[in-house]
Amino acid sequence: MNKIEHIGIAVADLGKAISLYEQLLGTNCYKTETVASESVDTAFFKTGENKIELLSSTSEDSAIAKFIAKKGEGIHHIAFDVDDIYAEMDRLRKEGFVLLNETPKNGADNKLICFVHPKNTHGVLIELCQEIK
Ligand code: CMX
Repeated sequence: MNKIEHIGIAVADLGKAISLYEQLLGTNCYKTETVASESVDTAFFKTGENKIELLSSTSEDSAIAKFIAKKGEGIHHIAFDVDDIYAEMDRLRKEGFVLLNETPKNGADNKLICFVHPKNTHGVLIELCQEIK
């Protein structure tokens, strides 16, 4: 894995959270995107080399809605940039990690993504992401 690509934060109200993070970071949100397959609306910020993704739910049974209902708003996942997501998924499978999808799926911000179950990673949901070139 190369570097942390972004940190995902689950929020209840995306509009309010965008305003607050714009004030906090002193920079504007550079992109908003709906990912229908994940039932989320997302908003991205850059701070230097780092990225923050705010996520709000578009349906009551989405991963983000369940997360907020159970744990409240807060850090939802840490995403790592990888060069070859297929190779990295194979490597993690062989290491015994439980992947939450069999094959990479399309995520926000032009990425192929795959999640690793938080039960295997000390309670942290990990995302692999590879830029679609
Ligand atoms: N971080 C840490 N723990 C989490 C978690 C998260 N983000 N989401 C759920 N959990 C915990 C639950 O609290 C639960 O813990 P306990 O067993 O101690 O109660 C455990 O994981 C299993 O939860 P579950 O109720 O069995 O399963 P869920 O239906 O809540 O699903 C998960 C959990 C991670 C499998 C599911 O959220 C998933 O598949 N996530 C991947 C997809 C995703 O998160 N999409 C949204 C983001 C999309 C994007 O970034 O674009």
